[in-house]
Amino acid sequence: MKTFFPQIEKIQYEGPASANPLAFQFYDAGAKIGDRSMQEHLRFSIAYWHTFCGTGSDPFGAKTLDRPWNAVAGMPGAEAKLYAAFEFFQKIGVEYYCFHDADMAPEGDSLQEFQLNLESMCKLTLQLQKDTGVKLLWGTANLFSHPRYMCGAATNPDPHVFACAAAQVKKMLEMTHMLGGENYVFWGGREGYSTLLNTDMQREQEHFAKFLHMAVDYAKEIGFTGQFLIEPKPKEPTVHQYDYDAATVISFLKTYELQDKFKLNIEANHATLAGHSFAHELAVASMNGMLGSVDANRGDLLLGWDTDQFPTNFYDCATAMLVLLNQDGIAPGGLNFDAKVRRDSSDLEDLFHAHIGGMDSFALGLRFAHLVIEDGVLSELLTERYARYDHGIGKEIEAGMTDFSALSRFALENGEPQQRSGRQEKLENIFNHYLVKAIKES
Ligand code: XLS
Ligand code: NI
Ligand code: NI
Repeated sequence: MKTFFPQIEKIQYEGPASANPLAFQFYDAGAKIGDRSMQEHLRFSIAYWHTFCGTGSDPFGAKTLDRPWNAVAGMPGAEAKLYAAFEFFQKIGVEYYCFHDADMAPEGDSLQEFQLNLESMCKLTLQLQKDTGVKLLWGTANLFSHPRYMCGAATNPDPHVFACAAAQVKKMLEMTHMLGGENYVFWGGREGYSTLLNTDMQREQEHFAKFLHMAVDYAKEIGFTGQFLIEPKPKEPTVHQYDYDAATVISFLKTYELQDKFKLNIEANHATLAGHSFAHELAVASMNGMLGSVDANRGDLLLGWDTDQFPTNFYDCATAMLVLLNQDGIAPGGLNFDAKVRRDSSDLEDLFHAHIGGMDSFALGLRFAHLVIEDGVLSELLTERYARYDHGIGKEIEAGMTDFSALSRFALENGEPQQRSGRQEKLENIFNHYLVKAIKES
């Protein structure tokens, strides 16, 4: 069989002392961190769309990423791309990947043709999964690229478009099920609006909820038991995306009685677009018992749009891994690199450097979070900070055993509360201490 990356061997762990740029410094798949291997903790996944479909084109310029598997059009091209993908998965050493229907199969001239293409591509994919052991983390339908979706899919004012979206999700649920996908993702795409002058927001959101209920019903009908996920994003492509951030999505799910059926797929760059940190969004989802999976990338704070860059920031990965470990992991979700190389990173080798950097950054974050949790430093300080809620008036507040009159009496009788430092700088220094410790132990 033709190989697409003949000059690259399987990437190995060599440790931080190695100067080999095509080796891992921190990601040692089999290394035990607590009771799981790094691979079991991190559940890395590759985004088919960016890594194999990305062309480098942007609003100002043409394609720059000339991929050998894109040399032929139609189904032969789709097959070449699939073989390239599975070769890449094995050489970089990830267990999972994710894709949209339209990433894998040519859309052809009609929905019928698209579905036939998709079915035949997924049959081949199933074979490659069996041959290699690589698995599907999640499937999703692209409900935003085709011109019919210019005013949204499930929130489109035209029910005919709503039906097309339903047809696509129905087929993609079947395919995800056939491929043993562990999750199914809805990212809002064009579900949102740009002006209230032409939008009935309430009706659109109700339609969206109906759509999600139908997806849940259909999954049940075909026996798909994977986790449903919604991926929040505040803007792009519409001005007001309905799935703005974690808190907005959770409230939407609760309003429409979907909260038991869905969890969240949190993307780092979408968090920063919403004016939050990555860790904040993870923590909001997690404290609601709804953190299901992660799109691991980063933005560029100087640009302020969804640049989907590979994660390289140790600090951010460390704070993220603290949230994940504190909720006992991310399975059946994973860390999906929804990230693309820059348009001037035009060599095939750059795809490897990008993923190596992302995997290393999260591996170090994992080691860090494990050390911090094991040593209990942060949790001790946290326990102490809230300790006054464990007895006396604090305990009564938490138990709902007091009221404004009793509290007012307490306040008037007890004078001013004692000032207590939040110790932010000390904590930041402890954080850095553990980051260095994690590097040393790698
Ligand atoms: C776009 C989203 C998209 C989803 C999958 O901004 O991140 O890539 O992850 O549709
Ligand atoms: Ni994403
Ligand atoms: Ni993004």
